[in-house]
Amino acid sequence: MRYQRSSALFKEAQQVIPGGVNSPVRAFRSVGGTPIFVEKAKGAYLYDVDGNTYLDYIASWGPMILGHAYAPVIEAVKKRADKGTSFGIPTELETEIASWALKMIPHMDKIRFVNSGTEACMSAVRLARGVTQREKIIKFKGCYHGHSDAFLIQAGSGAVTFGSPSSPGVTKGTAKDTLLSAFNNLTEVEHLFKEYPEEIAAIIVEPVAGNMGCIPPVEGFLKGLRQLCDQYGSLLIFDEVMTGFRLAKGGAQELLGIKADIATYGKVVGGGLPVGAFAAKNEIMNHLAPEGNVYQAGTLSGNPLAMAAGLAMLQTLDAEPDLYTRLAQKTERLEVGFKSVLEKKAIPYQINRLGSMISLHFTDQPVIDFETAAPGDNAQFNSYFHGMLNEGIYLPPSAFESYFLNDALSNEDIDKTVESFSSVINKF
Ligand code: KE4
Repeated sequence: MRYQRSSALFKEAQQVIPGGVNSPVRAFRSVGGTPIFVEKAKGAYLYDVDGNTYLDYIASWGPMILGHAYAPVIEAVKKRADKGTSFGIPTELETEIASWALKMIPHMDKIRFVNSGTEACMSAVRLARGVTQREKIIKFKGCYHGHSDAFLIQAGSGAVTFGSPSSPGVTKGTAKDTLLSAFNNLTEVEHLFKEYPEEIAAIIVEPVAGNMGCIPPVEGFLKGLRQLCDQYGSLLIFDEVMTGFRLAKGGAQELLGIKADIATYGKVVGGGLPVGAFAAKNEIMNHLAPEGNVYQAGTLSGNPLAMAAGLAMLQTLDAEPDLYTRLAQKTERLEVGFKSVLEKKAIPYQINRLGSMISLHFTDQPVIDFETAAPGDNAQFNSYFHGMLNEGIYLPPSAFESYFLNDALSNEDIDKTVESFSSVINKF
């Protein structure tokens, strides 16, 4: 692999953009080395500016579930662009995608579109606080809900990757209202409710954690959160920015059979354009301005190009019932292949998988929360990452991320990935 042009572009970018990137995890800081710069992508493949080709396992951190430059999405955006790119005035298209999304999401009555997953989660928490008239929230160590102040307390993803799970700039006043529990630990959550029985507006949780690597909920965890919220009059917010429309049409709520009071979305719902959303029943959503007095707004919310891309994406996902089975089968094929290689080497590892979310931790203990994810051998992860990159396999550049498979990956692509994995691991 040659990286000359990427290196040159990265140097230029660092002169005008902090760290040379518009989102920290892209900078390869934790894995070391220089990030590649992408020229274009199609299907399961990325093409960098040095002419290298990669099989893509991040799918733009989730959105490209159908593969890159998926024709119906591209066509929808091209067609819509000729009508104008933004109006700040309602369009029928917004009603169309809202209705389509609500058809796919179980038991929600209304949805509001915003411009990112962060905005969706931030708005969902404000809504929960407005509805319950309470101030505190519970989040889980290592879970990531975007970069809003209330969430940057022991957050996952890029925050923990760069060793600042609790970011400077978040005030003590904000932090006091964010209570923390270990993921998959109902006892800790119960203690928080006993300590603040009438002060907790909501629990916000990734129903399948994807920002510590992939960590599925243990049996009874989500059901227990549901029961505690019902018992103490708090709202349960499922952050489905990663899992929504990825684990099933109805996301984790459908796959795991637990009802959230508010669900947030991002990534897939925008078809690769900047879209977030949050949904709930009428009795909650009608508190939102202009219907109610919980304020939330956005110049580009419901942007027609983004709505056109998202609608084309949702219509495809809704029409392809076996897509989710296919994706899960491909991900299982990858898991089985990786395990067949690792079993032959005395390397401690854990592979966590649910549906098309999967991750590999170099550790000998089961990874069920941040405390068990953190001690993973990151030096080993970094050589694994670069070994795979040199083999033309693009993985998340951090041990604290999930892989995201896309439907354009063929079984041959998966088998090639396993072969590359074998040659990398056998060099350890
Ligand atoms: P955005 O604001 O980045 O669209 O969404 C924030 C967010 C909220 N909730 C969950 C569960 C998320 O995973 C995310 C964002 N995911 C990261 C990847 N772990 C985005 C990648 C990045 O930060 O560049």
